[in-house]
Amino acid sequence: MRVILNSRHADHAAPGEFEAGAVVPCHEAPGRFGAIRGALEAAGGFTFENAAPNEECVAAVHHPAYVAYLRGASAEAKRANGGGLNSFWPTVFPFGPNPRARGAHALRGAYCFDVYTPILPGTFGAALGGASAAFRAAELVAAGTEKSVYVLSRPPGHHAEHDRCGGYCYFNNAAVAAQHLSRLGKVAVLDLDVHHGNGTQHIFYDRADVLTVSVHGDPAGLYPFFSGFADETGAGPGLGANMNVPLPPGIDPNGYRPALAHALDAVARFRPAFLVFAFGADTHESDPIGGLKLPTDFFGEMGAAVRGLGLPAVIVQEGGYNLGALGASAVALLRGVESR
Ligand code: SP5
Ligand code: ZN
Repeated sequence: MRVILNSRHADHAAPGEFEAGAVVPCHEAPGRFGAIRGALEAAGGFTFENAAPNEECVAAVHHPAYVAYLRGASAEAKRANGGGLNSFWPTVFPFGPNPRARGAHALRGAYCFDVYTPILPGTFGAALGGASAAFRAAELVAAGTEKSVYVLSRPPGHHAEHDRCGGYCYFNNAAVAAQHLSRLGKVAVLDLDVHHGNGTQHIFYDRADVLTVSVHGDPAGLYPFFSGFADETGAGPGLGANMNVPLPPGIDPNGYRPALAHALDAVARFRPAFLVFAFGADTHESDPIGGLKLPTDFFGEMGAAVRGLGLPAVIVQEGGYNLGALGASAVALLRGVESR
């Protein structure tokens, strides 16, 4: 299988994140990339290529002012080196009716919805590299050159909305791929990260030609908390083209299988021409933040089930934070996708 990767990913490395009232090392770290790449190389049968930066593909799904903000804030972080920390964090978020954003501090809150998504000197370039890799994969699948292409992307993307970063995500890589494929036919986005793909839902919420389906831990108890409930079904022309399948915490393959079957059935009934599969290995039993109980070999079953749709697919890496399980999970998944 062809793998498109982002050689600039390590330019983004958050110095930490908030957990239980303290600052701990950020789970979304550059080592994730090497863990996956190393496992794919050791497993064999994968070819790797980098993608050229492509700003147009980002502009197709994100607000131009947001893209300009991320570029400018990354450049400013490079200049400022504030107190040696060298990263910008939102401190205040918009409140009340008609919020006005004037100046750097307001913009940091206006273009971000949480405290997991700082801006560093290399953030813009790294995020652009990830989105460009997803676009390149979509080009290959759109051309029929490849049936399935895997995008080894970080930072991840599925939490990034039209004009806000959040959840370690800046540009929505899966949405970039889906937007390109939607020029040729209907697209289904299937998101199997343990967290709700709120950004992808947001970007396509009112569109009838892109179905978004997300299976994830119940947001009543898991990030992103404010979305991912079953009653979010789309709006306007997109009514009925969004589906959320929230799961109780701690479920194992026996609990996950029916939810996955339900999601796959919705994708099949939509009769898409293409699939974008946002894959998170943070459903693994050993993940430090996911809370589900899926063993490594279940990812092979998951991949084979997705392959059963028979759709040309772009597979985009989202979360997964146990470096000891991440590579084996990705290998099992992709072997499952390739099975017949
Ligand atoms: C792409 C992706 O998977 N983003 C996830 C963002 C989750 N951010 C919240 C992390 C909270 C970590 N604290 C959990 C403590 C459990 N011991
Ligand atoms: Zn996740």
